[in-house]
Amino acid sequence: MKQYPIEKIRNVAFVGHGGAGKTTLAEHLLYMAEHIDRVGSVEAGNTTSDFDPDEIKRKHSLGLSLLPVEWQGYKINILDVPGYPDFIGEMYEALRVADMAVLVAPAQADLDVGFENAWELCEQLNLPRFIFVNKMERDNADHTGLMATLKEVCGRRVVPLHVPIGTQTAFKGVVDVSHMAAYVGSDRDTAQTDIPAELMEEVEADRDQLMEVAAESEDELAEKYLDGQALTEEELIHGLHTGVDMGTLVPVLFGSAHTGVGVQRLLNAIIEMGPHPGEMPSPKAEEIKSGNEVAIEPKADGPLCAFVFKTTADPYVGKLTFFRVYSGAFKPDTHVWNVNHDRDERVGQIYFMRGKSQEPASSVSVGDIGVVAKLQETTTGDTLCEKANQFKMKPIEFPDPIYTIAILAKTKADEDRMGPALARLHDEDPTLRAHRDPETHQTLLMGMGDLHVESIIEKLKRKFGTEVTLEDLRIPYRETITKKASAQGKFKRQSGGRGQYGDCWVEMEPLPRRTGIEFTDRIVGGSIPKNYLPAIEKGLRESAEKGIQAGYPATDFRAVVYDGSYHDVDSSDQAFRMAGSLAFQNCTEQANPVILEPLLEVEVDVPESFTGDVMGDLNGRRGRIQGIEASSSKGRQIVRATVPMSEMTKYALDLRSITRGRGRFKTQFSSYEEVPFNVAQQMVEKYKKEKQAAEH
Ligand SMILES: Nc1nc2c(ncn2[C@@H]2O[C@H](COP(=O)(O)OP(=O)(O)OP(=O)(O)O)[C@@H](O)[C@H]2O)c(=O)[nH]1
Ligand SMILES: [Mg+2]
Repeated sequence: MKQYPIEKIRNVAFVGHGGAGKTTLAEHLLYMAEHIDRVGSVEAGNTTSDFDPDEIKRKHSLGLSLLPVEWQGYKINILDVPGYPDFIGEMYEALRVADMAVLVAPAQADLDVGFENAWELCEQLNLPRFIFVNKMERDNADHTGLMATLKEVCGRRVVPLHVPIGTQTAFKGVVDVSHMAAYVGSDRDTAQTDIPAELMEEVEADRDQLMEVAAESEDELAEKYLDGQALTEEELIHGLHTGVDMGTLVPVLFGSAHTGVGVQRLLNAIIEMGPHPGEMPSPKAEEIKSGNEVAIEPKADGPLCAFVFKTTADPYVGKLTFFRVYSGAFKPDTHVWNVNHDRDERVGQIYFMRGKSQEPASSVSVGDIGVVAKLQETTTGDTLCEKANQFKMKPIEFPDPIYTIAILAKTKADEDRMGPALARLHDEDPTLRAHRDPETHQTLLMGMGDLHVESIIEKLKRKFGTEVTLEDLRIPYRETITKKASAQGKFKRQSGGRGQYGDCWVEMEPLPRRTGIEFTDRIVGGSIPKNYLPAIEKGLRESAEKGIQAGYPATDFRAVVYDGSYHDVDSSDQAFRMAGSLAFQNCTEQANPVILEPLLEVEVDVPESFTGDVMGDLNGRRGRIQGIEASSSKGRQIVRATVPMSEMTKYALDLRSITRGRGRFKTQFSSYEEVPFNVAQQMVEKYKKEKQAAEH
């Protein structure tokens, strides 16, 4: 692959709802540019982008793919992003280094949530964008319905750049209004022709809109336009380009990634109206030497500054690090400095990647995207530069995981492999978290949804030969007492020879939540020698750890040893430890023990139309609604509630179905509260049964 000057590069993320046709569309563009001989399909599992065995099996993208298309002297780095919400992390990575996005939406009146999420993220990043209306050839295609919805949801800046020629099964081409030319046929066979007369009225109307938007983007053009002069084609394209850059214009294009109609015009529009990497505001970075925030100017001869936006950790291919160069050039066989890890990294071969194929590169120049293999510590979000000229760019802020499962290694060997394998998988997927819960002793896998964690379990097996099974998520319940009580714990084994004797009286009383266990003594007159008190405490705490009536750690009480007796020969730490444990059991029986459950503070952000359903559902989970307020996003509300953790384990999936994927939520630990009596009874019964089963 040859080197391209920054003006000839376009970094374009393909985003949108799952199944919209992004991968298939990219396949046609690769075919257009003759990088592939025939168009693969998701059904056949032979697209350039979906090369991962899991993607082929599931027939949709799981990971972001890099697909450079070299077209008419330009290099368009397509970043094909998975549309499934579970893989939203990949969208964050792509949109961080893209200079523009193409939002792909099927020609139907309703907008899918994947489109809305992508649009919202583009808005937050102020990213220039196009909308490509796909699947125009379907017999129920409704592009006018979609245009009306787009105007409503995205506003007046959404303007058609094309007028479709023919609709549904008769869809055969588009009129490019900016060039006042019609293009019919598909892919490489796209031919220019006259504009059908019956479309002229619509074409003229759209042209007026485009003229207006183009004029609004530049003072000079505005003056000419307001003067009643027509803009030249060149001025129009220039004005539209500026409008796209400023985000005042979002051109809408039409096509079909099934027939290949309209796809060629997308390439042309990206070249003519899409920003090149040097056009957008220069990103900021911290200059390590001065500590100042500086702008990274896109200079080919500037100091190296490259940002790592993706990492893949394949045990066979080894680690691959994807980077975009913001200044200077990235060379092979050199050393670079990783600012985030403050260490040197030796660079061997560097590549241009297209899907899974790697092509050695002699240099990756400013604005371009490349890949380097086998770096040691570098991870996604790191900045690579020269040791003498260090800059740190802001890492990507990934969303927090929302769905947790517990996994168990199948064998000891799997157990040994699991930790390192999960660490590698986290390297390539920052939205994945895995840790061992200190309280429930389970290995927890946290991700963006059930599909996400499922695909991780598959990767564990396929890539790292590690098999795991799912376990029920254990809720970290606690137990405590609600009234003062005192009881004796006497452990006596005296049947000839050295016996065992430990005897203590313990008074227990409840303490406020989250106080833990307090242990003291009020021994007088040496009824128990002081040196046995730690043993009593140990026995008591061990018993507390095992729980009172349901096997959960008991806490939030004070235990006071106030009397007892000992035997000169038979008393020992062991005997008093047993006595402490017995005293705990006898005491708690009379202290009206209860089970405490963890409550979560829940914040659910939803479109207003779903507020009622969400509140009803939270009430159904023994939740207490704390309040409703307006969200920072228009037309959305925030519902606050406290809900038992046990009722929230599958909430990510339930909220998705209640709100058709439009709800977002976050939780944080709130407090421990008594479990309702009927729930506690069921838990105690269940525990008794499990205990009996274990004893037999
Ligand atoms: N009828 C029709 N089907 C299409 C078109 N484009 C894609 N498809 C089909 O839509 C399905 C999804 O296509 P993909 O290319 O995988 O869609 P995607 O947007 O990459 O989906 P994710 O990877 O899940 O985000 C496949 O069955 C395609 O064959 C089109 O223009 N018309
Ligand atoms: Mg895809």
